[in-house]
Amino acid sequence: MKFDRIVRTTCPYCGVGCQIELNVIDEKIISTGAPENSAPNFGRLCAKGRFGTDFTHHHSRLKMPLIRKDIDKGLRFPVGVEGFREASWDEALNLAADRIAETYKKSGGEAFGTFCCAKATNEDNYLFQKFARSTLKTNNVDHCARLCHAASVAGLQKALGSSAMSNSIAEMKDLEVFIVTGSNTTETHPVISTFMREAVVKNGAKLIVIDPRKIEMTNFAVLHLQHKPGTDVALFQAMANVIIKGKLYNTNFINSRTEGFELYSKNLDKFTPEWAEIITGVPSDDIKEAAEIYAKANTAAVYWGMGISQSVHGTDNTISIANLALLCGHLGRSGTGLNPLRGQNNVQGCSDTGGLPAYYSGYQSVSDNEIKLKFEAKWNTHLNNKPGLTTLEMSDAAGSGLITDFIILGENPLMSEPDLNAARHHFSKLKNVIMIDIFFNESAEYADIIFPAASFAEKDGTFTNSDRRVQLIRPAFDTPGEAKVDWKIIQELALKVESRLDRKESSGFEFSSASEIWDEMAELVSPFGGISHSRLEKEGGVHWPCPLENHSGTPYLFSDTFPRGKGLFNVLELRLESEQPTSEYPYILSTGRILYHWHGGTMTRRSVLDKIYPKALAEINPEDAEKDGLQDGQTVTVSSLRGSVSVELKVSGRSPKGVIFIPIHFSETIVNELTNDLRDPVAKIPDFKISAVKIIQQSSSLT
Ligand SMILES: Nc1nc2c(c(=O)[nH]1)N[C@H]1C(S)=C(S)[C@@H](COP(=O)(O)OP(=O)(O)OC[C@H]3O[C@@H](n4cnc5c(=O)[nH]c(N)nc54)[C@H](O)[C@@H]3O)O[C@H]1N2
Ligand SMILES: Nc1nc2c(c(=O)[nH]1)N[C@H]1C(S)=C(S)[C@@H](COP(=O)(O)OP(=O)(O)OC[C@H]3O[C@@H](n4cnc5c(=O)[nH]c(N)nc54)[C@H](O)[C@@H]3O)O[C@H]1N2
Ligand code: SF4
Ligand SMILES: [Mo]
Repeated sequence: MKFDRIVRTTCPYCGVGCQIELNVIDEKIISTGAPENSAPNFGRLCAKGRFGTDFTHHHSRLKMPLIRKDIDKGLRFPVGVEGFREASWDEALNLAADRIAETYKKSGGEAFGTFCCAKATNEDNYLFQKFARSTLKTNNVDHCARLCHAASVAGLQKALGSSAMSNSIAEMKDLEVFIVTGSNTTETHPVISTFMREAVVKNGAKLIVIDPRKIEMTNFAVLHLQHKPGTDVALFQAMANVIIKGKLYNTNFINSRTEGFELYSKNLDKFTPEWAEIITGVPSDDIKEAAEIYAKANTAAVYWGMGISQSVHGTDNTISIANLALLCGHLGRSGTGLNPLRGQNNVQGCSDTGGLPAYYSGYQSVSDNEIKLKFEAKWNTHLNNKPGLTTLEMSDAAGSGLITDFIILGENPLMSEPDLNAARHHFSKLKNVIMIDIFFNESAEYADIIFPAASFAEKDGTFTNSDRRVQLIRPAFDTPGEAKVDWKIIQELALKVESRLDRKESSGFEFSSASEIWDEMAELVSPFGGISHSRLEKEGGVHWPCPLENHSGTPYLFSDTFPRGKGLFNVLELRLESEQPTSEYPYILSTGRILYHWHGGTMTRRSVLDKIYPKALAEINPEDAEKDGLQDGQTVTVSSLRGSVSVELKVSGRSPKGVIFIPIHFSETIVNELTNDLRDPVAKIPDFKISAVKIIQQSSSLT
């Protein structure tokens, strides 16, 4: 077929960061391909990259700014898109700027809560956090990473002083031994899963899967440790116990590169595999075998996802894995490492660029005076050194009236936060809600002003994938209607707010391209210093840290040292603090993903993918179905202490006994009506994988 254009860019869905070619006819993507010779995917794409980019020309794309019709009544309840009227850019921007300036003058910067966007570019996010910090003087900046790898970040920071994935995707096909835990890799990082499977099938690599569900990766595993949800610390500590008792640890590595071993190893005595069997349900012999396979390998890597992070024990879970890697010296070499698989296409970049409450771009602390001075000099303004609130803390502060204004760049908190009835109540108290998105999503129901943004296929800039590879995106066609590129919307809003606040200093928002924005950031963040758009254009992606133009980038970290110096062993105790099933709510609800859909479905449910998988299916174990008289295909009500949803059952051996798994993607079955808001004390991440629920037969399905 002859295309009008073939545009090489980066997939907008997951953190693998596949290089993709958009085949364009009549200003629409009609198919996609993938270049054979480019990392990270070398010609491979999953269903979303192949078939899921058609959302870009869906008729419901936002094309004009929208203003809530009853904006002056001061009421906030959900209204559909009919509750809004189209407005010119001038009117909408002026109104938004008036309202923001009014709040600032009355209540100061702390009255704002701002959300960055892990789907938008590094340049969009850099400018957005600059707007929050420099114009609004608040560090209340966060994004969906808080609901995602926050606990991996907290745990790895404690152990190593760095939180990014340590090793590269390119190493995966040559793995020797690897553990996949709390990651349903075939559905959530599909192209990575093909490299992992290749390692097993072609090289005889040994895979150990540690997951309560019998996910597809178990078909390739030598061992599947099917533990009870929420018992990871017991399991990993018991593996460490086996390694210490059998003297299978790496003495050289421990002596030269770590600290805290004595205390840590003493505390492990009680964590025997026999004890762990009682807590986790995993046979002690399997725990021993897993420990031996991992410890005896020359190189071994661990990959993990939300099963580890989204937990009240998420930070401890991560630390228990980091302890194992330090014990065996499986760090700092190819084929080893501690690898949290990052979720969104640019969640790595959204954190790197400063979409976090305690850090400027490049993880530079907002409370460090020298760093503050550096940013003040570059941005020509005064900054606030008080770390801001996290996503869920901003929601709490909205509920209590401390925050009155939310400014949301491409997120959908009213699908993605836990206990949505509480979250909606918090939203309803806000004075101003301003959003920038490509679609009218569930959160938009509560907005006052919505700005229409360009999608990934209509702009340039960069995304940073899961292995820290910065890659270009390129425009394939114009934005629909009057939609604009995110950074231009932020720029125009910032300039208008600054002028209303009579800022004398130069505003620092005078950019004429995404590449100029990158350059400003690279001046402030030394690990980005050697990366520029023109270099990426010539070379393809570059892994940061890359401090100089002649530096080739860093595929794997920690070859000589850790950012905190020595790797730290941390003593852990077992906490079991999740919501426990009761006689009234006897099932554990586990929530997560399926291959064909993305989060709240804003994009994939507007794609041909929705025809393949049109509704939520809740997996339950055949024995549970039999016990409770439930059938495959039956529609049931699932209720927790917080809410109820209706869902069709799929009886499947994938779910362990006592667990019901419901995907997060469907607005007809909003699973976060059910989830609870218990949070990890350090990372503040919610316990998305464990809520107590009951399954109720609907009367119509009994007749
Ligand atoms: N198709 C698709 N792909 C995606 C996304 C999407 O929405 N759709 N989202 C992206 C994003 S942002 C992210 S963060 C990633 C997430 O990627 P994953 O982390 O792979 O996604 P989840 O479906 O949340 O699966 C987590 C796994 O944890 C297991 N689990 C549940 N409880 C526990 C436990 O207590 N311990 C352990 N060890 N495991 C447990 C589940 O059985 C499941 O296999 O996916 C990314 N990729
Ligand atoms: N129960 C439960 N809840 C969960 C999870 C779970 O496992 N279980 N997982 C959590 C995790 S890991 C994550 S990451 C969060 C995800 O939570 P969110 O980030 O809130 O979810 P998305 O649906 O990805 O929202 C992205 C929004 O960005 C918009 N968008 C896309 N491209 C662009 C663009 O270029 N510019 C702009 N401005 N907007 C754009 C989309 O239309 C959409 O509205 O959900 C969390 N919630
Ligand atoms: S694996 Fe991820 S980046 Fe690659 S095509 Fe699929 S969704 Fe896109
Ligand atoms: Mo995520």
